[in-house]
Amino acid sequence: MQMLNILLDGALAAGDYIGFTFFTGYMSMLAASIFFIVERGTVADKWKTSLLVSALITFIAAVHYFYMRGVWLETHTSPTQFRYIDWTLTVPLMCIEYYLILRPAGAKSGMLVRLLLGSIVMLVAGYIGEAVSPESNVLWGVISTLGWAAIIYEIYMGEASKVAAASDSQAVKDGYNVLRWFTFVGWAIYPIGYMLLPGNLLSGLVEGVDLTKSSPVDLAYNIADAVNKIGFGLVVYSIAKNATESAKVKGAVA
Ligand SMILES: *C/C=C(C)/C=C/C=C(C)/C=C/C1=C(C)CCCC1(C)C
Repeated sequence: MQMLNILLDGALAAGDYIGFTFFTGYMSMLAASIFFIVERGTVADKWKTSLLVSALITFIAAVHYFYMRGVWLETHTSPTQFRYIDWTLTVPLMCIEYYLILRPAGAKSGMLVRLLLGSIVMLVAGYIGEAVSPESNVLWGVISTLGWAAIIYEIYMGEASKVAAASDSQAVKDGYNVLRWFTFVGWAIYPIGYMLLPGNLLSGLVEGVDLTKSSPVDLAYNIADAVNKIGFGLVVYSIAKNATESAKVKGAVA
């Protein structure tokens, strides 16, 4: 009954800014999913799977945001379990997105496996640091960062970067550069948020914050998710659109 009341009335108090970001996160993820699904009809066949994956990423996030919003409103604690279930599904889908985009240029499945392994290390260690052994969250944060570093190595210096550079599609080359920028700069918001956890490196910055009412970590994660799921999907969309257009132009000339 309590849950039903919250679902129907939306017990969002004025001044609950973290709650606001859970709501806007939910709605914007849902809207983005509809956008990607509808726009899927406007790109060439070979790009349709990529747009579907973009839609799946934001849709999975929307469903989790729906639950996370409920946990936050009821308990004002971090919905860490839902958060990591969401990431465990959506981060591998982003790795698949890289693979789909680079496959026509010759990407091998080994590249996908390396990205997935980096993601697993990053997320498992992060979860342990937040939920299992919070007293050693610095150590687990370092281990998690090694997983992220492996991903960055692959897309900036590893095989993925070489395959992208050799692609004959300008749309893929340009888009790939923006995608990896998201994975490097956009994803950096997550470890910064994590470092605000009690006992971690940046916790001093949020010393005065009442953690029974607010959560700087969730604020960082919610902003990061909006940037990295919707923004990343929009870049995939623009690659698909540009590649579809240039194929049409070439077709008209030939
Ligand atoms: C859609 C969800 C995404 C793109 C989630 C990305 C999550 C990360 C890049 C998390 C990284 C972390 C570290 C690099 C160290 C500290 C622990 C984490 C898990 C917050």
